Amino acid sequence: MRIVVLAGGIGGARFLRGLMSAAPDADITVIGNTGDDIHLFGLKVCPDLDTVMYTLGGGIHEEQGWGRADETFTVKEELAAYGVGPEWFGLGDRDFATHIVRTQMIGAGYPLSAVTEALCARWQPGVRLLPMTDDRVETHVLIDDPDGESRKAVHFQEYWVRLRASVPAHAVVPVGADQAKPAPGVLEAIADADVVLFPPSNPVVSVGTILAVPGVREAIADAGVPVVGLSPIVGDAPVRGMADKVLAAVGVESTAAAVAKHYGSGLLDGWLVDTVDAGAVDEVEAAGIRCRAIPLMMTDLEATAAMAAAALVLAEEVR
Ligand code: GDP
Ligand code: FO1
Ligand code: CA
Repeated sequence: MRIVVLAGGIGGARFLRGLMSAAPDADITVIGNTGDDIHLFGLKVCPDLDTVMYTLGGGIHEEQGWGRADETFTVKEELAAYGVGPEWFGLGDRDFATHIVRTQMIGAGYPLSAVTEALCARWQPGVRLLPMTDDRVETHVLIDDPDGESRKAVHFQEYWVRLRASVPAHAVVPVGADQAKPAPGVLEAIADADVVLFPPSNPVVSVGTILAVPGVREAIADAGVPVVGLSPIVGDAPVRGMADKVLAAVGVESTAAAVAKHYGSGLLDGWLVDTVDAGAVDEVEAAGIRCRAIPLMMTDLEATAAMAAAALVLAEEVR
């Protein structure tokens, strides 16, 4: 079975572990969000691609969910001693090597998709990991300018990591997405898929950004295969992160039903909500999306594999 998964960082990566356990023989292509990418110290950092690669490759900092295990921060400290920041973004020494290799290869003319393949040759994630695009896309968030009446756009990482999403987001803009082309293999993987899954990833800044690349949404709709998602909202709140803040920016309530309706029945055939949100099933089904309530907390591999298995069962029900 060929499965395509549209993934952000932590939620996407942890779900993929469960999926690989539930469907060990499946051929899995991951289309990764690159809207979180940021250039720091002259280096290109791709947090969501790296989170997937390190998680599936066994190099992730398990508790944190991003960055490398056994990390040290000597380079960051030395840069700070020169007064070179930003100090608010924690790039570790081991992680730096990834960004150096990536930036060097891009400088030599390789597209991000080829660089990602080269990095994965080391990590062997067991899936085909494709960036959504080889073109530069950077998600920016519109916030109130603290110095006056006006508003200003900040990079998504500044909104999340520096400001901890503590101020309202008025708009979320995937800068460059409208001009971006899907990376080589993306549209082909979707067209050849037997099922498309949306893991419990951020519906705005992860899955939403991937869908904003022209051609991706259309390819999924045209593939004519089951599209099944899992809610990242449990009990009317994100399990972690700032999904509530960025959902508010696009006028969507932080409920499992509202997120399903935001994707819409034109895109989504099936939706899994947590058992605490079982009351949302009728509302989702009334919107033309088949819905089931099951435990959706990725507490361990067994629980996560059960979620992935349920998504595949729902896909067969709607096929
Ligand atoms: P990020 O790029 O690291 O923010 O990761 P993703 O975009 O892939 O996923 C973030 C989303 O995953 C957040 O909205 C969380 O609410 C959701 N999430 C994280 N852990 C869980 C979990 O155990 N269960 C569910 N249902 N959602 C989760
Ligand atoms: N998240 C943080 O909350 N603080 C950090 O200092 C931080 C550094 C960082 C470095 C490399 C990397 O790949 C990811 C990193 N993240 C950090 C996570 C990153 O901000 C993710 O994009 C967010 O968790 C949301 O997607
Ligand atoms: Ca992300």
